[in-house]
Amino acid sequence: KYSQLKVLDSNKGTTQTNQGVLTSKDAFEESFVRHVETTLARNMYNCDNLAAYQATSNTIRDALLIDWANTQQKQTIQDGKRVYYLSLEFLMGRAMDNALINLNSRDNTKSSLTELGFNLEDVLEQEPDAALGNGGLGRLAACFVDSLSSKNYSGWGYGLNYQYGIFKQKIVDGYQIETPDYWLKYSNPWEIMRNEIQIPVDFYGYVYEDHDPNTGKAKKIWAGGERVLAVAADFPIPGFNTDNTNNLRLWNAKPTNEFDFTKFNAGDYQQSVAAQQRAESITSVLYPNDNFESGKELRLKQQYFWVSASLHDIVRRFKKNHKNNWNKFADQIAIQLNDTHPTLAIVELQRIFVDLEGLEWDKAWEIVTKVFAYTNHTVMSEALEKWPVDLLGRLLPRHLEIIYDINFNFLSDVEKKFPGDRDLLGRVSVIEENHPKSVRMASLAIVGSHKVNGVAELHSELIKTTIFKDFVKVFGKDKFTNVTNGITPRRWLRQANPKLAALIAEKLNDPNYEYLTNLGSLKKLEQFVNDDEFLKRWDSIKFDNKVKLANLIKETTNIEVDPTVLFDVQVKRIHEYKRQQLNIFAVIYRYLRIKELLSQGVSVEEIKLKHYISKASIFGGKAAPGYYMAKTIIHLINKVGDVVNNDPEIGNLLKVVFVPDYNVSKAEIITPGSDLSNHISTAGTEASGTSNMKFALNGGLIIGTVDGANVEITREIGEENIFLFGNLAESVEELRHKHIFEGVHISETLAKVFSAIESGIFGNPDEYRALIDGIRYHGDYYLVSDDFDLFLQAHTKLEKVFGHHGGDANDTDHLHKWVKKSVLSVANMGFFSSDRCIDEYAEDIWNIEPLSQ
Ligand code: IMP
Ligand code: B1N
Repeated sequence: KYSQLKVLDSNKGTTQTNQGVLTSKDAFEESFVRHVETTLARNMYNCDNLAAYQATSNTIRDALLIDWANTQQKQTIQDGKRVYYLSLEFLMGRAMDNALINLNSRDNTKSSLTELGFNLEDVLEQEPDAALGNGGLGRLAACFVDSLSSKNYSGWGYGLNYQYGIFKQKIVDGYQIETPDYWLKYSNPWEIMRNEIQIPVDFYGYVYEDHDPNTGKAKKIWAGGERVLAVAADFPIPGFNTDNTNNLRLWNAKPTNEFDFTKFNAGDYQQSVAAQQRAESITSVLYPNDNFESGKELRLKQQYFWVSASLHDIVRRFKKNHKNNWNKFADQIAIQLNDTHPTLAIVELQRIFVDLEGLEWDKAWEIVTKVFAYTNHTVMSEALEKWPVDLLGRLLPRHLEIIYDINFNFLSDVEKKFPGDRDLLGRVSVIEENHPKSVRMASLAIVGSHKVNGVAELHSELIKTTIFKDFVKVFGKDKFTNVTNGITPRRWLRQANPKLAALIAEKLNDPNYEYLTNLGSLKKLEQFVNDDEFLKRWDSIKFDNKVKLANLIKETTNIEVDPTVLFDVQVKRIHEYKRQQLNIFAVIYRYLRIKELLSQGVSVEEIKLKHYISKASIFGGKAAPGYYMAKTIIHLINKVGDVVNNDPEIGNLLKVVFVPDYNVSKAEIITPGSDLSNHISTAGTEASGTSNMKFALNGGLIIGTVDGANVEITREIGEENIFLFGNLAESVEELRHKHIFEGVHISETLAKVFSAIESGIFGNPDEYRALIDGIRYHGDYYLVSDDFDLFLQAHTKLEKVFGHHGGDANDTDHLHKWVKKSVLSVANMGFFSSDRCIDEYAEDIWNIEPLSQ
């Protein structure tokens, strides 16, 4: 065995770097041709865009591998603390453009490809999205690994390598149809299969007590279950302008070679093989629910499979350097739980320490709670995980015992602190004594962590006063903190909006785009806010991005939108709390009013001048396959589009578009092409939102409620640069109460919308019955009725500011009112870089520092 230290020493000053293939044209072309001929077994006369993508990605992969190996070596030798980010979702999108940008080799690659007869943009289009996530939570994890690398932290992600990512959405007759996303149709060049890293993971079986032959002490043995292998696939995560390249390790489930010999001997070979094969189903598909837990056994299996493999890998790595020196464990390792999905990691680490490594319970628990921290992402009760005790005990009998022991110790402490308060004990208990009796994963996550954070200020305050109120009483308020979400400006500015990023670099006198890792410097843009030439350039970039979006709309829906009109966008998962229904109701109202004015003889020109500016309402987003109400909303949007877009009287005054299959790659086109975006959740329901940050960073203005990170965005950019409306979080409870006891008040405007829907102009009204009745008769939980007129008023106000722009570059009114707000927003968005966010986690929660380079 070689000594790692010696290897590094002998390499000093001579370590290979990636720079060869990616910075010189000759080297790139040589590598490209070699990959076409050897990796792909083709030749240059038979090389289409797909082959060009594969040859290019393999060339980049070679470079990444060198940086990756150097980084792992350096991190191992520096032996500092490392953070592990456990997330069941990593919504990465495409990797190639991001790698080229971060490795500073986009220009060279583009011109090399041109010489070889290819267009970089067409080649990039060949890559399927890695869509291993549902929405915000998964994309946040992707931004975090980018920032960990870019800011030179030692940080790994751990997740699952689903064979099917989030389903692809088709719209047929206005309805959502789900089709499977088999994204690995061609081999995945970004994945490094580690077939030698195999970790056995057990399920089911039983527990018995035995005695340790050495100490004579009693110990628990978990035996007799089913075994599955976790096999590692590694994805290198390059940082921007640094060699630091972290690892994202995603597990594949594979059968073991350990056959069930009882079956085998009984002659049931077929069944035995079939049972083994089912192992792979564990990592087959991502659960397509956002903010909702379905409570399925396979989901629990996924969670345990993933955390067990990850924990054993982490412990093995620790032991490699530190043997059994457990006192050092919490100085070396921080583990962040992305929501409660990985909560079993707490139990698994306690089991490893106590059952497998022979530590005393209290000693083990002390280390465990120092290592873990938990991020909460939602207050919605249907998303809070609870696992029935029966199910958990059958799948993981030893873990259930440990959970009971953790709970017993915890409740004893609470009892000591608050003697006799039985109600409190019942409320904080990890076990819910209900039907079915179940384990509350959030309680377990809080008890097993040293810090708990929300993802925006309002949300972090809300969890302290609502769902986690009793835990604040028990643990004190210092355990609860806030880390406002962020986004990576590499992907969400430089990659998605290269023209705007270039204009900013020019104005900041920053040819190397250093502002992308120091986003606060955007502030300097404020000095150009009275420079008309600058405002015109800014506006014309927005126009170019709108043309790109219009092209995407034409390609995917065949609807033509005029890029000079206001692009009013709402793209995100379809959910009642996000209130796409509020938006489409307002669109219907607008249509009805326009028709009314036309019928009174008012001309289109006059309507545009006095009533409504021209606009396109653009929607996109997926509904969970089992979420009936969300699917109804999608159907209504499409039906409204059919009517409005085919009404010959309306022309470009109003268009309604539903872009099918919204995903990360489409977001990279839609975000820069928006004038206005909607973040209009019922106050108190959207924990943070991150697309609000993306739109604002790309010069789009926001119409929004006082919810999630909208609050901090307003604080940073100024309330004159955002269009806020609606009831506040503090009024929500009272309004809901009022709805139930006094009935819901439907304003005249909303009543008109309802009767139009009920008249059947958007198809069979029975299809929308539940949607309307939910508001009118069943308590309007999401306060659509309360906010509808306020939403209309906010629109009237903002449309005055947008004016009758009509794409006119010399419309100084538009420049001075709207475009200025756009510039001032971008100038003040520095706070929302995920780099800032990661620095806060590093300092306040993980206690780690960047590596010296
Ligand atoms: P692990 O920490 O043992 O899982 O290693 C992670 C990856 O980093 C493995 O593929 C190792 O080969 C690599 N690695 C860890 N330490 C070194 C080193 O000192 N030199 C080169 N590669 C290393
Ligand atoms: O997490 C994002 C936030 O910006 C959003 O406001 C929040 O809604 C989102 C169970 C979730 N919360 N909870 C989920 C996803 C999948 C699942 O199975 C819950 N997603 C969020 C990032 O902080």
